Amino acid sequence: MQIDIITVLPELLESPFSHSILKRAKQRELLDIHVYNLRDYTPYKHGQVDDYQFGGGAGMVMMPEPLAIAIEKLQEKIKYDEIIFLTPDGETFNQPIANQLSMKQNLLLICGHYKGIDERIREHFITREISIGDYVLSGGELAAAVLVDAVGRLIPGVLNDETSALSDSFQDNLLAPPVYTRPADFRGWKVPDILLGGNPTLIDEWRHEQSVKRTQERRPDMKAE
Ligand code: 6GU
Repeated sequence: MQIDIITVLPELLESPFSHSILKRAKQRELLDIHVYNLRDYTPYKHGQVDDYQFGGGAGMVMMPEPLAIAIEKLQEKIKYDEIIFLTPDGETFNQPIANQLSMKQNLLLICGHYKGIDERIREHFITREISIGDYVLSGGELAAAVLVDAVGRLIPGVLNDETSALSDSFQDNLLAPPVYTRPADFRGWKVPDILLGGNPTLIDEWRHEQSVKRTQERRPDMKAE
């Protein structure tokens, strides 16, 4: 999968994809991420990419030309399956959306700043608008990093048995069960006997029960069966 990102703050996106699972995905050539600086595409002086909003009001708006030029330049090389604008008024990101996006070949992510981007870009270029939750970030970069992490780890071949996504919270509409490692007795706090008993059927049953209990307690909105 190729993920291209257009941003005014490329520095913010240097580190998040260089560690752990996403680093491995890149090394295995399952994921290729390119970050583009919007200022490199502006026709205006001094790298200007934003301006006052028509009609007045506080806050700058990202101008249409730099974005259109950048998007069209990238489209000369690649046909994108989705051009995604990260914005607090988008649909709320969740595991089903991550699963969907992990099956695409090429994604283009647009990070917004200031009061947002000119509406005409949203109308004519953007195919999907995504928010990562009901709170406001200073820009779309951290949201893009969240999306790339959640999607990248689901690309077939990125995770192995040990890091499998199948047992993740949300993957089956349930939260994950509690987990334990050595020592079996830590300060007198014991690991549940069933996990030490070696009966896979009983262990699976116990984990499922715990998942259902945890989901009902913490996330009644998820309606665990
Ligand atoms: Cl995608 N962008 C910004 N600026 N704030 C957010 C967000 C995105 N998602 C939640 N809050």
